[in-house]
Amino acid sequence: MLTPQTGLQEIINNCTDNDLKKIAQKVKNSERITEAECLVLFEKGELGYLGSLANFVAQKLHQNKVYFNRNFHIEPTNVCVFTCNFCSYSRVYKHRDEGWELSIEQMMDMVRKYDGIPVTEVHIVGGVHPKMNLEYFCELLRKIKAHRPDLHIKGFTAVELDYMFRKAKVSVEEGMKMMNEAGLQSLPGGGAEIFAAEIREKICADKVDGPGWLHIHETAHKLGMPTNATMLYGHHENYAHRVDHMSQLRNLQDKTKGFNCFIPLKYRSGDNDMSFLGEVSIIEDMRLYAIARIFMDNFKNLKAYWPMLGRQSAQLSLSFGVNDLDGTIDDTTKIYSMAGAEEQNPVMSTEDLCALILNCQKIPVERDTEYNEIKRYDIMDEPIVN
Ligand code: V47
Ligand code: SF4
Repeated sequence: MLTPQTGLQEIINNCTDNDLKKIAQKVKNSERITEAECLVLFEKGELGYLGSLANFVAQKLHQNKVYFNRNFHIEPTNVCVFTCNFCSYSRVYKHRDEGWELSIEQMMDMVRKYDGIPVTEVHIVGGVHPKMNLEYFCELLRKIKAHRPDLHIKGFTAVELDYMFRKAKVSVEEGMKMMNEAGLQSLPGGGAEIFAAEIREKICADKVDGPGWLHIHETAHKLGMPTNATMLYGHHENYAHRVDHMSQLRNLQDKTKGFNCFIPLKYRSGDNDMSFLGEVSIIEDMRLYAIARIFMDNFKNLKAYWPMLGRQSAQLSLSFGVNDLDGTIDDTTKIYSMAGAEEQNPVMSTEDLCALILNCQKIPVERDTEYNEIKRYDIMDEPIVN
């Protein structure tokens, strides 16, 4: 069998394009590639070439392991003060009767539904409701922690936090400390979209800007809270915008080492104000995953979010640098099903997720939020408790 090492040497030997040959050599030597080289990969890298390089990197970091966690989602509301043009999920305040607004008790009922079930994380993300404020969410966090202290709470995008903190007239640092003391342990990666101002202007003009998003994540890192990072791709942005976005994340990671993972999010075109753009092809998806794996050398984990991407593309991504498939999500997330993702009802049991990974000749490993390994599922020799 061709190992990733010999496969890469073959590519170096046979590559007729000098730029691509030089990049492959750098990857083999574990040297960082530059922004200009990353752009070359977007412009000239063919799928097989990119897959070989990305596989080499992923194998070195994780061998054949693919991580997942057992989590569930709470989406407190889809009422939102912002008007991102790609969003199929939100409702403006005056049409809030078409959406949902969960009370603290309703959210606690969702938490209690998992009593006795070995989930390790709750993921809380929603719209930005003008009446759900810092105090409201601190109370929710305290109640969750009082009920289930061992459940890791990952919640609130920088967009939600920015609004909450400004409304409460506290600094990012003060607000983050309050949330942390109430029980918030890490942040999801949403709201990053594309940092470049000219693209944000077209897709999400009214919410926190790129520097604001990065500042919130840097503050969380300084307080010892890890975070995730996302990039929404496949709309108005060009390759240079993607490189710039990933480069800004890579720079912050050099500084803080606080990011757990990078999650490219494919723009889904169902039922929103940018539907006319359509969607990029699966080839572009796989090329992007591979390039992210090659360029983001200080991000240990690259996640494909299967409810958004669909199960088959998520499986394919495991051969293009991805080493994490997020979680055994319950049917509580609507962000993607409302945007036309294949997964109308994104539920996958641990057994399903392991089978999906094993079918790709990879090893399923359950992890916690911070990527500590909980259990390997090499061979499905015992029934899995969900
Ligand atoms: O910021 C919204 C994206 C994000 C669409 O950290 C869309 O583990 C594609 O934060 N097409 C929120 N994407 C989701 C989020 C998240 C998701 C999964 C894992 C993690 C994590 C975080 O959803 C938004 C936006 O980029 N989004 N609408 C759409 N039509
Ligand atoms: Fe609101 Fe988030 Fe939708 Fe933007 S993406 S409109 S911030 S719910």
